[in-house]
Amino acid sequence: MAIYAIGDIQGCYHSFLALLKKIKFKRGRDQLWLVGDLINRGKGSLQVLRWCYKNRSSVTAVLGNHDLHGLAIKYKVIEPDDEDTLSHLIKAKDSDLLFKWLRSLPLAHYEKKHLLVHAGILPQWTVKDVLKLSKEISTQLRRKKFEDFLSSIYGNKPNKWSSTLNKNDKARIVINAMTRLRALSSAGAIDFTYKGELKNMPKKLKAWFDHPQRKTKDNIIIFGHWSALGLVTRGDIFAIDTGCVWGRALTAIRLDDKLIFSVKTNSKDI
Ligand SMILES: [Mn+2]
Repeated sequence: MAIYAIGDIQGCYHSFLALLKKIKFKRGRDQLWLVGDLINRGKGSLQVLRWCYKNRSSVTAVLGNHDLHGLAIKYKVIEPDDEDTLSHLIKAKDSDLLFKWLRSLPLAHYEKKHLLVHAGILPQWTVKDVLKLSKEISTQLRRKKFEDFLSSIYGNKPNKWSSTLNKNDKARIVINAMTRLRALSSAGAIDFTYKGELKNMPKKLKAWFDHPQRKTKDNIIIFGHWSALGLVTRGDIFAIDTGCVWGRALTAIRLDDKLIFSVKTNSKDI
């Protein structure tokens, strides 16, 4: 049995299948950890979600910003953007079932010292905090009437953590951090604008994982979302969004030995 963490698939179904072939994935033996952004921008969101649902006993996945965006479109909380490629999925006969499964996913998963999250973790949070916050959001998302909650998560404020935030503000910053975070300002505020490479980042910003007081330092955090970062493998973090939907590659890491597997984007996906 092996666990493989896989980067942002974003509807790149053929690339995903090629990667499964490369790692010699076997249902019942292997487990997949997906960093989120399963859907959108690529052409095969429906096929990716169908595969994940069918193989859900082998899949541990966390929610990404595109997954939440898809949910918001599906349940008419927002209108689709021009770049969205979700109409096929939303119109499918099994769409309700697939989105119900997507809605049941947490923001974070922790097992064997490995923390799986789509984008990042704020420095003030311990693993215990992360799991508690993730659970609070899941409780809201799994409610029968969750549309109001979904519409309340939009916005970039507050951008700084405090333990005294009201319920809506707290949910918003938790979701923004775990699904959109890349850089923090020197004052510890989330920067929502910088998406480029680490080497070109303005001096006043710091990648969230390089914050000197980060309380999750002694764990291994696996995340995606920041495609311009490329593959980063170090003792405490594994950044595995290698930009499949941007025509680059889809990457997996085997947790036991940290071996990397990668396939080039299949041109049919984008
Ligand atoms: Mn993302």
